[in-house]
Amino acid sequence: MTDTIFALATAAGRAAVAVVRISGPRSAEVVEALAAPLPAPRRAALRRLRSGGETLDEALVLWLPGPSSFTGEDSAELHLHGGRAGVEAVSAALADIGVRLAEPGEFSRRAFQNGKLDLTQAEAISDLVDAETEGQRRQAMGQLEGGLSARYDAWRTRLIQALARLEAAVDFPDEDLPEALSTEVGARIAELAEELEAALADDGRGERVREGFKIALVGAPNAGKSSLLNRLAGREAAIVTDQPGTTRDVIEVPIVIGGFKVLLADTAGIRVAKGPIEAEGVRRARAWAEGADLRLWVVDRSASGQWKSSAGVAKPGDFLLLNKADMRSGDDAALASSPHARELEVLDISATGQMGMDALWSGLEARVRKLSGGDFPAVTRLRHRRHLEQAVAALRRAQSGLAQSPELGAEDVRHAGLALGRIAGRIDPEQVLDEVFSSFCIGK
Ligand SMILES: Nc1nc2c(ncn2[C@@H]2O[C@H](COP(=O)(O)OP(=O)(O)OP(=O)(O)O)[C@@H](O)[C@H]2O)c(=O)[nH]1
Ligand SMILES: [Mg+2]
Repeated sequence: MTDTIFALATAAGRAAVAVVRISGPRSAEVVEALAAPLPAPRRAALRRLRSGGETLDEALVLWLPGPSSFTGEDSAELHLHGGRAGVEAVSAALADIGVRLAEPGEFSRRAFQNGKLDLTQAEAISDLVDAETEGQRRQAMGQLEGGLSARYDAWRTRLIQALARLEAAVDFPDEDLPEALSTEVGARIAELAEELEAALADDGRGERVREGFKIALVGAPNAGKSSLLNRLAGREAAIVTDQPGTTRDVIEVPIVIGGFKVLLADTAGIRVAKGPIEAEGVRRARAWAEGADLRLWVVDRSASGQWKSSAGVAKPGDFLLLNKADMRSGDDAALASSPHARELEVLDISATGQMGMDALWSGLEARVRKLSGGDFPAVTRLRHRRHLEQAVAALRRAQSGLAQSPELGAEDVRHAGLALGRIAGRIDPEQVLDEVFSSFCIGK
């Protein structure tokens, strides 16, 4: 038997309205105790909330009987005035009646347990609550509407069909099923494994939309990396001086490009370091740049030989920014036509002036949009990735098992199906659910 829970669903602090949510079998009793009479289902009613002979607040009260509520249980909402004291007083009154403060994610967990949502949709709700950018919002909405579950379920259905063919072969060994059975099922399994592998080989784009794409500013000392960081971030996040070797630490600044979250990092100028502090700075610069989705190589076009710092580290598709376009050209300006630059996107800019900044912004927007892959749904979490990898491994084992006997093949196809089912939470044990829902906020 479940108990009745409550939580503040809106952000804590001063606000015009605060919503307290209640869910569980005693919901009607709770509303009657505080705000009798019980309003008509799903109709807002203005009520005085009373406890111990005192009026606590005047609130809009909603009575949301199950099963057509968010959690699937009897639920209610109290829309209070948003002051802290009012919320405190109502919470205390609810605790006196004997309802319990909800754990993080407990409302969503009940919705999941009552079949209102699958696990990927519950995760989508958590992502929607956390969404800061248009890209995050769109991805989470697609997932909430079942886009991701539909994709995983379609794979699972095909697995179950392959399994049925194999089980028929196991159950009726004498009936001489077509010779071609193992070839046919084998081909289906191979096709599925390839599709799952393709979904996994997407450079983690779904995770990156959620967590942010990483873009590194790299290049020789004094090239203007910190100036450009400040320019793109719209604030003085990093120290700029005319002394080479100013920046030592990696400075990460979250920004939004083309509706997507990006973590932009300024790094130490790459050169043969003078001393251990700078050496560590250069090491970190290289490591961050190596792991980034995109590198912006900043070169002082009035200098010479600076671009050498990018040789061997720049990857095809990186940006080569010839900075200080307002100054007289040195030999680095000739770089744009050199073989080294051929695979890079070359732009003339001035980090402290106007030149090239619009072109840089639109170049970055186009790139981030391309990295996002555009066509949602993607694999959005490490948890999904882990289960997909298990499914692929099981399918690959099934392929070789099938060569020996249908039983061996069937066993591994079954494992693959279980792994896929876990993504939508079809078969998960309690502790997995604990882990998933504990990252949610209270009141969700
Ligand atoms: N004229 C001109 N000066 C610039 C431009 N961009 C940067 N500078 C100047 O170049 C100098 C170095 O700029 P920073 O942004 O500190 O260079 P950095 O690449 O971060 O240098 P380190 O941190 O030492 O690696 C400063 O004096 C800037 O004002 C530009 O587009 N035009
Ligand atoms: Mg700097």
